[in-house]
Amino acid sequence: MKIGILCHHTYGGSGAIAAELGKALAAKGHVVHFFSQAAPFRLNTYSRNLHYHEVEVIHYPLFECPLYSLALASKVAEVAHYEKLDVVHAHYAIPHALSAMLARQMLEDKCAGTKCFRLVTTLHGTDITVVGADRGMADVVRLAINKSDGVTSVSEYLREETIRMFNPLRDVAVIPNFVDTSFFRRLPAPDIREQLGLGSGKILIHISNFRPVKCIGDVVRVFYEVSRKIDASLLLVGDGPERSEAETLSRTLGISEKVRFLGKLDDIVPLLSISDLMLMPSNAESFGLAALEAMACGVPVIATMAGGFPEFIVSGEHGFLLEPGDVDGMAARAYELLADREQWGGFSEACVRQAKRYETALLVEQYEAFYSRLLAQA
Ligand code: GMT
Repeated sequence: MKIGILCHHTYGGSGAIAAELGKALAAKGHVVHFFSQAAPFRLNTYSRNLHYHEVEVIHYPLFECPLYSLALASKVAEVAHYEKLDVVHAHYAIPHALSAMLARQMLEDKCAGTKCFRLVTTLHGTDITVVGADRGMADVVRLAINKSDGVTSVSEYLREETIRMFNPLRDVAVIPNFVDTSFFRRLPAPDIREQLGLGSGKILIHISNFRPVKCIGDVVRVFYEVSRKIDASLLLVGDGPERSEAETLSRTLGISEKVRFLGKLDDIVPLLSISDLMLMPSNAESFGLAALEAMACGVPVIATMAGGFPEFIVSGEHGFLLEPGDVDGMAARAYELLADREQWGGFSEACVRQAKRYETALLVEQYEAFYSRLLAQA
């Protein structure tokens, strides 16, 4: 198949999944064309089957807002026509599905009345729960969903939210996030502790884009409670709007020496390999890819019962799930797990086993089958 993939290049799960999917499809012999504003952060490989099209936006004083969506539509139309793409797969409804829809309209004449390509949209989360919930954007998100030939969501929770909010014309198939467990695995990383000056205490980790839904303040508060009882450090990987508030909070709580802000990093396996626990206290999370990647590296997770977490994290087996905002409960469970090496070992092994159920190869097959079904339809 010839497949176009539209995705956000920025640090985040939807761009990661899109890049990993494209790489896996290319490795299986499909020809994959990526479209984004800059190279997606996980597209770090060479393959004869992978192509990347940077979308250039015209800058003209009249347009205060850059016309990215239109430039993207134009680029997709050009490449889809000349490369004869079978499928265009938009990751995140806005603006990608709309740009792809527009690209198809631009090609209508050239395709002599037939659909030039099948448009697949994968909903990742805030495209529905935040952008889609905005009154000014809801109708445009609905249009993007209804004009797609096939729609997938990354969890059952997100599927149900999409149906409740948009009552779409067609069903939404669930294809969960996935992880390459040959890459995400616990590796010996003897130098990292030394390099980061971490000492021998327990290591807690959080990885995200530091948006409000991630509740970074709760990450710091849970860590504060744990660090009062046990020697520990907190690694914060990523960056975003809530970072400086978290820094202020860790200073106020007197723990800034133990909290390391590491910024946006591509190579997280060594950090996960030395971590004992991941904290993900999000108040909304359609799936939570960072938690799955941590589990693949044998790191149990303290997360919330919000959204898609309960679909792959079994509380009491792979970590613990608590109500959003229950800082005391999360801190108590985190301490319990860190203090009991035997229990931690059982959880860590169970995490690795669970991650293997979400192996990249299995889920990429589901995407291929989804594309094939759409292509077989008249
Ligand atoms: O929606 C976002 O906040 C951004 C998006 C992203 O690009 O990282 O994250 C969403 O997609 C990921 C990949 O499918 C999911 O693992 C995340 O749970 C989801 N984020 C939220 O629902 C908050």
